[in-house]
Amino acid sequence: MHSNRRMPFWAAALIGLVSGAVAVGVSLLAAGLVKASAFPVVAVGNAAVDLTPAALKDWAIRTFGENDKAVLLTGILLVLAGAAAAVGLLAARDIRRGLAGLAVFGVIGVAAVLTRPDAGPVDALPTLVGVGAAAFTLHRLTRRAFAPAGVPATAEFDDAGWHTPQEDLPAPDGTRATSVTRDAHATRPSDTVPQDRPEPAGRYVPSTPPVMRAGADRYAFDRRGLLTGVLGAAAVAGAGGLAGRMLSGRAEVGVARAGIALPGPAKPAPAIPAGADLKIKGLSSFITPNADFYRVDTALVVPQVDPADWTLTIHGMVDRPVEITFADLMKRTVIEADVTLCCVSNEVGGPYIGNARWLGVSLADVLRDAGVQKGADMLLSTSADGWTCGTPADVVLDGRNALLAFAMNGEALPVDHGFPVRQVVPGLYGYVSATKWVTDIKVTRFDQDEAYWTPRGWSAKGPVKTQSRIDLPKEGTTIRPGRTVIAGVAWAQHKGIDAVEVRVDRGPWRQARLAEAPTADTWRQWVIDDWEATPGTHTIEVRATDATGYTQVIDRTPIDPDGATGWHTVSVEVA
Ligand SMILES: Nc1nc2c(c(=O)[nH]1)N[C@H]1C(S)=C(S)[C@@H](COP(=O)(O)O)O[C@H]1N2
Ligand SMILES: [Mo]
Repeated sequence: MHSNRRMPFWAAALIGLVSGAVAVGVSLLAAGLVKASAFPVVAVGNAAVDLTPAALKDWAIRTFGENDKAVLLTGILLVLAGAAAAVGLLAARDIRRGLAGLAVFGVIGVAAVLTRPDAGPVDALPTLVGVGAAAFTLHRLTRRAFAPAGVPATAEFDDAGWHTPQEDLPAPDGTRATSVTRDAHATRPSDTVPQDRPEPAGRYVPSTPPVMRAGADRYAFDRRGLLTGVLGAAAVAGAGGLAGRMLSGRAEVGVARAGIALPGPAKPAPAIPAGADLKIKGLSSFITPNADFYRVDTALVVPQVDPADWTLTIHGMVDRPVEITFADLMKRTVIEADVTLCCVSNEVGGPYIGNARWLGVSLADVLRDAGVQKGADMLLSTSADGWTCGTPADVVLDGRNALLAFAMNGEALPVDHGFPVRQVVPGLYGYVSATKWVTDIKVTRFDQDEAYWTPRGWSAKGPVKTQSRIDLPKEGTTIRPGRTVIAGVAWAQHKGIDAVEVRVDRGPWRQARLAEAPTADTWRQWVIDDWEATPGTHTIEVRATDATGYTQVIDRTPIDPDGATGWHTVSVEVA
């Protein structure tokens, strides 16, 4: 008899993998029904993001840019796949060990979902259901992978090279399997069959996995049985996952977003001067289209917030705590403003900056309705997914266009950019001002509260540093000799840019021509269009001066703790 007590490596790993897939699919479905944020894979990812040392996170943002989340999710899924395969291998040796391995996953998943902001006990459900389904799958498939050696209906033996030479091992009833020929599996050797066992009709599934038994050599690895089982489980995992995604609110929020009728602004933005956009190919356009707008946040999966359910609570050091709905917000005086948003993590010359036309209401007015008390100096805002942001209250209240924004470039906020409502404050880096999916503002003090990035090594306050960037020519490119356009953008939000200077090969500084800007809250394009490029390698440097008279310094400081400094420098080959 040619059977095996051991399952082939690939089969055990496959069983583990498909059981893991069932866990993911079923928990996604359960999360879709219960609460989208209770999907354990994402909760574990979010916990990992929060627990990652700041230095590693900064490195990830620098290295992977906006793909950092995709990289992390892929990493988590790979780790999960590896661990699931390991669970399969454990289960093949002893089902109890496999189940114990799954239980470890369950504990990690439950811990992750329950420690997420505003988690309730019900959040544990998707993990538990998913792990339960995985345990069932693991158990069934491990069993299914074996057929009794005498029932060859689906058993295959010789082509995989997995079987070991027959050993004479005692069967549970004390009999021994002895000297069976290679063909003998076609008929069950009666001396190895417990007499009380019923004759199976067709494929026979023993009640406990034969792998656990001393007499397991009476069972044969059943490849076809296993593979059909695996296909079934994979179908369950796929269907569960698909249904879960549909249920998790993506579709509903998309419909809600599409259905929003944007009010006209009571206070329109100043007209954008015709000369604000020099319309030079390769130069950042004055308004950044939503699709090209940079995205930075800690959300592994973007929060899906239905405006019908959205409320903003303002509390803390206020005379009258208030809670406003989306409808309340739309009834207020609507302000339109062009504001350039940028990230503290933007390296000199980096891409994490964009300029948009926002529609929203005055954050200062909403705060005044609540009555900000004396001594309060911080607005601690929280997003639907628990991220926090500390904004200096005096900046928001000083009359600038600090907004609770609900539209961006003529459409409702894209979900990635904070739908239904986010903060926008000209002059502050995003991490201290631009809370997306904002749901809560606590009026407090910097000496009493800390926002997300502060204990992670970033400055509690983050005014934007005056900066400039060369968009043309591009770093490292080879250009033709002759008249060449040098162009870029410069920004010092809420101060304004007064001058931009450019020098080539450390020569004299030359004044760039500045494009117009409607207000001091946006970036400004600049251009030098008469550089005569001569063959060789050339270095181009830029520096801006803002309306306070401050000129960018050459000293390069890193992005942390409060934003990079230094001149953007580009090297090009002229040939
Ligand atoms: N909820 C939430 N809001 C957030 C963040 C975040 O991680 N979560 N990141 C902030 C940072 S660091 C920046 S630079 C801006 C980026 O906004 P954008 O993605 O719309 O460009 O959002 C801010 N708002
Ligand atoms: Mo940022």
